[in-house]
Amino acid sequence: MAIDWYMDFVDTGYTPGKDELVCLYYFEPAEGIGREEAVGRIASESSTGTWTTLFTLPPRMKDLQATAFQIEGNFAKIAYPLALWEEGNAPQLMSGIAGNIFGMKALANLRLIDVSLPAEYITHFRGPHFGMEGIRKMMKVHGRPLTGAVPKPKIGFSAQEHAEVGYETWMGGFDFVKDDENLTSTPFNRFEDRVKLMAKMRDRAEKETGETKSAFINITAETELMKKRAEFLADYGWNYAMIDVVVAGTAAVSTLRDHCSDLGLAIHAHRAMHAAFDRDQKHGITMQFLAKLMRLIGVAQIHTGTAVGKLAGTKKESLLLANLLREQKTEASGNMLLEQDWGGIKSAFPVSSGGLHPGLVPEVLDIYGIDLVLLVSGGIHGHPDGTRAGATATMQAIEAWSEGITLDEKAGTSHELARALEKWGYYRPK
Ligand code: CAP
Ligand code: MG
Repeated sequence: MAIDWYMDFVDTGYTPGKDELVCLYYFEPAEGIGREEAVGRIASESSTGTWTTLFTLPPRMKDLQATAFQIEGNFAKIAYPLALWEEGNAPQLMSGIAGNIFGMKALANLRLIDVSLPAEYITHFRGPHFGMEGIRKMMKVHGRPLTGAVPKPKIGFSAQEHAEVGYETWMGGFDFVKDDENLTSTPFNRFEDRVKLMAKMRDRAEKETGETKSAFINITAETELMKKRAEFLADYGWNYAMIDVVVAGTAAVSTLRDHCSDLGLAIHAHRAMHAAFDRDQKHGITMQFLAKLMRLIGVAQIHTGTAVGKLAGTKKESLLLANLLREQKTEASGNMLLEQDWGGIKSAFPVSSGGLHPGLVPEVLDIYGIDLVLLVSGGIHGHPDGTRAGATATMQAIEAWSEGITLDEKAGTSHELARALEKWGYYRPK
């Protein structure tokens, strides 16, 4: 008598229906486990199965079983019937395709690479409130990347000092001032004080420059408190809220997406903690999956790396992430991405940040083009002539790239850029 039924979940002759959800996994069977059995176990544990055959199994269960239909080396594709998935419930999706299976002894490693979501599934999600075009209209910025900076040191300023650094950043030509991922409301910099003082400085900078200025102020906290903080932001004329989406959790981001949308707030998604599960190429969950999920839920923008800065990530990955956020139809790309038709889901901006300074701006723009939120933080506050000069130098580097001239050529007529190149040149932080 068979004690398990994993092979019932494998059919390499199967063609998924267009309404099925398809996942691409990287897998390594444990010692003594065959490939097909390993993939059968993934399909079983992530859908209707368990470790043993059962006393009774209603015939209709067959219609809910996942089917592993393609196994090539260490890569497998598994199709999931739509009926398995609750409409609009992102956390439940993760519990299915990114849940127990990571802990199975039958696998030495497992990585969820991507999921292709059928139209019938994504129709239950609202996606971004504004889309890239809506953000550009709101900020009155066209023809160049949007720019921003985090006050540095990343935490420690009083709300007043934070707002003063923000003013200098805006006066140097940047559109945004971003809170850092670990700044929320501390004894030395309470959220409410920062919101009020930053609003005052924003109004001053807008009056003096004639430009639209904004900020990604971090509301990360318990969900009800995040809702209150979003309302407080709206009361002070802000049009963005920032959430550390991984630590806040998919359920909370889903709640805040609708609340922020009602308040006219775009969501800046910081991805702090993502490298705990997406950095290992053999085990965990990719940034592609996280970025796709966050666009589906409806953030306006999410960090996607620099490739040339201080944090891990390759050029190919950054471009792949940018495209899955910006395009309405994403093409499949090797064993890194499945095709995706986004239907009515609006676009989202990739955000490039981390170890950047004016000398690296052309390389980043070569990867992303202008549909990007470019964050240069240490790279302006470390400028020899201060924050405002650093922001100006960065804007000059963007201009050089758009004009198709080198930074050295541009520096001839751009003092702040020349001074940035004197200090950092084209240095790549480790
Ligand atoms: C960058 C940053 C961002 C990282 C996040 C930091 O500051 O504020 O959090 O960019 O990484 O705290 O390091 P610097 P990623 O510009 O001074 O490095 O964008 O890869 O999610
Ligand atoms: Mg940071």
